[in-house]
Amino acid sequence: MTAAAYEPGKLEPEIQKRWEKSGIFCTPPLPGREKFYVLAMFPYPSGQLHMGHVRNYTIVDAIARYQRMRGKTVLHPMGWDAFGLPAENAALKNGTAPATWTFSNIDHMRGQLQRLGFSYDWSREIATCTPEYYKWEQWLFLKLWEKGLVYQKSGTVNWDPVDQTVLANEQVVDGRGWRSGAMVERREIRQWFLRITAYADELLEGLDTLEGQWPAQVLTMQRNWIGRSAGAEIHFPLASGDGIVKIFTTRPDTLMGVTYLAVAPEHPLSAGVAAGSADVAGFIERCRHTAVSEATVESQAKEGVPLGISVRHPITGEALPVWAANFVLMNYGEGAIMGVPAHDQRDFEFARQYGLPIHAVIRNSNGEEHPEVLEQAYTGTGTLIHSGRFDGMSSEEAKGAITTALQSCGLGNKTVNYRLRDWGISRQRYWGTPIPMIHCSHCGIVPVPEKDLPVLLPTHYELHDPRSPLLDDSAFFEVPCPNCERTARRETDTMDTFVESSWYYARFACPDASQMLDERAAA
Ligand code: ANZ
Ligand code: ZN
Repeated sequence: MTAAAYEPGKLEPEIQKRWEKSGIFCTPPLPGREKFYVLAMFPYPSGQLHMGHVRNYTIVDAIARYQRMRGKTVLHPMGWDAFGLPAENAALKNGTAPATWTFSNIDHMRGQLQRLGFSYDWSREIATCTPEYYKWEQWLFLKLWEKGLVYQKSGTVNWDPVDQTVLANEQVVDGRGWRSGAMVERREIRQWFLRITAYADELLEGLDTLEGQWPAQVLTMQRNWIGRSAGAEIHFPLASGDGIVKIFTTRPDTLMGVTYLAVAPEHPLSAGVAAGSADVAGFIERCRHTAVSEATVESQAKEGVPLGISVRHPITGEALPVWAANFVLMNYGEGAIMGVPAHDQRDFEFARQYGLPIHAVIRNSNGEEHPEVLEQAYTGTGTLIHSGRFDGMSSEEAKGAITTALQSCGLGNKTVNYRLRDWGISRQRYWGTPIPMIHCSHCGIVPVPEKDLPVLLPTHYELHDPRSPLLDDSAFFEVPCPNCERTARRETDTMDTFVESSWYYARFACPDASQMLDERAAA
């Protein structure tokens, strides 16, 4: 007997048709049996599946089939992460509209996935660039706005001069934009933010409940990502005139060893001095050409300029010079530091380079005195020395005592900082979810009324340059203010595509729901 030859070209389309007819992979919205959700990350519709997709989706499909065989009701959906820059770049190159390019890619890739025979419930397919999907994102944005969890702020960002948009720190690789490869610049622009830092402590506490369930190194990474840092905010009064410079420190115990202050190049003090000083202006300009991420800042040589301003030490009243320095980040803490070169390595290198004094105020735990000339900073804790009335205290005691002393004269407070940043979600590009906000010169920022959702993204443009066509289309941006009916301007920024990919997993449970999520189906 000879075995019949397996001819996939004949057999598979036949079987696949039967699967489709009988709806065998369709999942009921409220199954009675034990449920199992198998989710693979949905793909970006770039045009063609590649072997990476095939590998990944095959593994996940095997899991889905296995769980079905075990008698579970399996939800195994598929969809498209369909907004984003590549559609615009391809459209620029080929002279098509991004929507046309995207939908034709989706059709092609859907066909490829179907020929591979994956057991998806295609009745749940979603594409994030459709108003049926992004309408709910806009709705959520309005809800977050009502709760004070959305705000607009101008800040220093990584600007990709080729792609003409803002990049997250994770999208900057070795100082270059992840897609364009162009050297990233710092720019000051207004952006929309989601206040995720309001949840920092809750997120941290949540990690404790995952102890033993998640790999330890993932938990550590998450904790470091949130980066809770307890310390103090300290105020240094300007030596002449009114005003203070605020700094954040985790080591208030080293306050008596401060020999200078350093502020970020983007700090208002630097900008103020730059107006009258070519040296300072030149320094700020040089710093503008490097990315804002901590990693970049860590790796570069420490550089700075004196601002010609002095502040008073909050306890001794001694005058201390203020510098602008490239290792101080504007968007961490207060954008300014107190320089304690004897006990912080960066401050030490900076002081060495510019001949600033170095005063040791912590004796290490071996009880050794510091030599007159230090080779490097002693960054550990210990016992206070050369610190007046705080002498003899341990670092721990001194942190409390010094913070209390500052509090009582109104020059400092205990504070907590997080490395976690609020999420800057605005992008200056076209192919994304329009942010449902209106700028009225009379009323300020006015949210689009819920009944006017979705704010439809026009799909007819052909692109000729990277500039967003929304900026030049008055039919899009000229709108009456919902409040006073005067002519106002619709927001032309769109949302980062990571906003779409942060909730699709839940929408798959109820892709046709007439609200963002159907709680019963998604439970
Ligand atoms: C004085 C000092 C003395 C510091 C000392 C350290 C050791 P984490 O733990 O990461 O929160 N810092 C504060 N704001 C900064 C900014 N915007 N850019 C760069 N550095 C900044 O680190 C907190 C420490 O990082 C702070 O404590 C400050 O240096 C620095 F012996 O203040 B420290
Ligand atoms: Zn108005």
